[in-house]
Amino acid sequence: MPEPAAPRLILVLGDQLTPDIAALKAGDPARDLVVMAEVMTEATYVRHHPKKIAFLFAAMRRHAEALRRAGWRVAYARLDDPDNAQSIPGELLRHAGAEGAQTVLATEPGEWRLIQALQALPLEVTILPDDRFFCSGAEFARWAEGRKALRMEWFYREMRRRTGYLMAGREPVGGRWNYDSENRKPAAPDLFRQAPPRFDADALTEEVLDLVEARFGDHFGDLRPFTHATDRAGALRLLRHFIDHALPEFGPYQDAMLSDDGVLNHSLLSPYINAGLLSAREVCDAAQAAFDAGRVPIQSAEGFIRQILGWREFVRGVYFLEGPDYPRRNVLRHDRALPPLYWGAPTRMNCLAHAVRQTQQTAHAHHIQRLMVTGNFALLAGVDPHQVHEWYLEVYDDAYEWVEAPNTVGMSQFADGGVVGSKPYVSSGAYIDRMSDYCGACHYRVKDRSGPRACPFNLLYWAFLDRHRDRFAANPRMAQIYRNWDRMEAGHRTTVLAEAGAFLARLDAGEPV
Ligand code: FAD
Ligand code: DLZ
Ligand code: SF4
Repeated sequence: MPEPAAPRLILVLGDQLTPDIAALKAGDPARDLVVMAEVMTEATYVRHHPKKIAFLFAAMRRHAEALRRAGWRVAYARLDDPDNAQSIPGELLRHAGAEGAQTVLATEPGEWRLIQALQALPLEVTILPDDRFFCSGAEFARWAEGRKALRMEWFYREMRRRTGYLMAGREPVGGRWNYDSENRKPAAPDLFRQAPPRFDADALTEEVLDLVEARFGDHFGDLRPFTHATDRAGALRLLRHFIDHALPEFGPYQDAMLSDDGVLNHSLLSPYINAGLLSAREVCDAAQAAFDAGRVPIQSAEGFIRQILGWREFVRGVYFLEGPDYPRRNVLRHDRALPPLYWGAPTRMNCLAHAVRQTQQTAHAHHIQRLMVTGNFALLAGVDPHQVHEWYLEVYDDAYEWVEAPNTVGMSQFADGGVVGSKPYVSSGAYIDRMSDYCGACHYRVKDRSGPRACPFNLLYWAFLDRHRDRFAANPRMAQIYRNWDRMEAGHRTTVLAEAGAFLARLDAGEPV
């Protein structure tokens, strides 16, 4: 009889919760041991929102059970287990010792720090590409090679051709690649939208909530009410609800913001896709099927598929192409500390108060709140982009560095010098006023361009452009803005810059602004 082959360890991380993950597909249930662990290092390398920790721990526990039912041997460490080594490498070493295992099969983690930690293990570690994505790292690198600039739009067209989504042969369905110009409608407050399903906590989730409350209750964010789905069945219900009720008008309202509705026509699917409870492919397939059945117009189907097939794949490609130093980039040399208002300190700026409160309560804000409210303000105020990056990584339930860093450091803070976007996403208060109902209830007056009640975005916008003139004035997409600034009366320009400086001084002094 030949000796049975030594067991291998199969690592399944908290954001790899699908039986279709590469390491499981390469493994053998008769031989290998699946290792899953709730560990302090992952829960605290930034102080994640308690809802995010609870969501992942509950979903991990259910996934471990599902793998056992499917015939796998699973070593699952709960956070409070006395033997828990409290780190992913530590747990692998512990089980390697106990099992006499020398080999680890892992699916590529979504953060450089964990890839490096696995590579440093004194074990034979095979890191397999994460094939949940439409585009592999190698394919993205090939696409990027030799290009002067990486632009999402060109990448996206390539992906449409390659996958066939919304294509008629080699041409886009409807004759256009992008319907953005028909979107961007402000939301009407009286528009009826059916709220997405909310999920009651069962005994397993309640146990996790008690644990998270006890161990991470001091992290920023409200743990309860907790209404996240924590298994695939729940995530599929959310997908179905979105396709039936919200997708038809997703396109027109994707940039809108409303005080009483933090969801609008958005899907809320990002935590589930990123953690593995839904696949990007099945989500795009569902949108395509609804379009084919005539239930969704092209501008909504295209707008939605672009977010996943275009942006999501593009930022992943950028993260791995640019390397581990990416989150540290700071080409604009911004160094202001992140203001306390990001942690809920009082502010009279209604848009920011709203976005932060919603984030605290739900661990979610939609794209335009992230980009044009919290992100826009941090950029205009010159906040250190690494602190901004850590904030986004902490507070959102869908945040992992591969997706968060290019969105924050790149798209939102322009700290990568234009790898993700060709110009900074900055705006005065006028944009926020057009797309939301925030300004009417604000202490500041959005129409005031200077003076004691002038909207701070109006002051900081021009001060930012003036401060970074050398970098941006030559950008053809920004030349007109600089011409507008130069045409303003010199006295007005001086006043705006002085008032912007005074506002930032109050911010730095910790005065409520
Ligand atoms: P929808 O509006 O319904 O969009 C559908 C799906 O498209 C999302 O579920 C998501 O999977 C994908 N998507 C949309 N936009 C992007 C994008 N720019 N990049 C990648 N995927 C996208 N998204 C994350 O998943 N994790 C993050 O940590 C994250 N951090 C962000 C930080 C900043 C500063 C900004 C501006 C954006 C960030 N995003 C992040 C992108 C986007 O805001 C969220 O994906 C979106 O708000 C999630 O809500 P939703 O599922 O309702 O999205
Ligand atoms: C985000 C997170 C948290 C809070 N906790 C765990 C954990 O205890 N165990 C685990 O395996 N994964 C966790 N995760 C997800 C990881 O941080 C994630 O896999 C890496 O950041 C790579 O994307
Ligand atoms: Fe925000 Fe300015 Fe509008 Fe107030 S007036 S809500 S600060 S954009």
